[in-house]
Amino acid sequence: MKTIIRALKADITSLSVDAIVNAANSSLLGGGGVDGAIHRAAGPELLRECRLLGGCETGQAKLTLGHRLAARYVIHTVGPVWRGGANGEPELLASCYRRSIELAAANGIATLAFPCVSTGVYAYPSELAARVAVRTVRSALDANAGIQEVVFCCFSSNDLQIYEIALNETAV
Ligand code: AR6
Repeated sequence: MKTIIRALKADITSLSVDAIVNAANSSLLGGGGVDGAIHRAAGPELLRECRLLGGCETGQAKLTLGHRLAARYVIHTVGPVWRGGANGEPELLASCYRRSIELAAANGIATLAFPCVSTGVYAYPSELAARVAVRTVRSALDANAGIQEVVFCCFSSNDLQIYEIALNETAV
């Protein structure tokens, strides 16, 4: 069965999917942006669980429960800080999406939502990031069966438009 891939505009903490992805920092101990929103909505049990994980390297991903969220799990990934684009940023961002898909598949997660990783505080240009995200998710899904739906959860209308273009551009 072909996986549904779509973009929508929403607060990711409101989504009833099996797992939401968090754009975290390497401490995994919370922060601003989507990370702060996820920790607020999941409650203090999430921070308690994150403390046991020993952080996470850029480009990698770790799984926790969703606690008070509708989502059963949170996949925490650490995107690269944009430093002009010639410092491995595209490869590291692709790795965030690929590792998250692999972790989801390994844990029987069928529906998964991503925020626009690295495009807020970490300043990765949105159009470039969307192309990396869409391309990487499509190819990672080929190798990871069982995922039924991937949602690109955009927080702004502008990001939604960018994703709709990226999804059309790379459509097979
Ligand atoms: N739902 C969906 N998307 C959101 C939400 C939300 N509730 N809130 C913000 N966004 P950012 P980064 C979007 O800065 O660039 C944190 O402090 C936002 O509009 O959250 O990867 C971490 O602890 C943007 O499109 O993440 C790290 O230190 C996207 O989420 C650092 O920021 C990502 O923006 C990570 O920076």
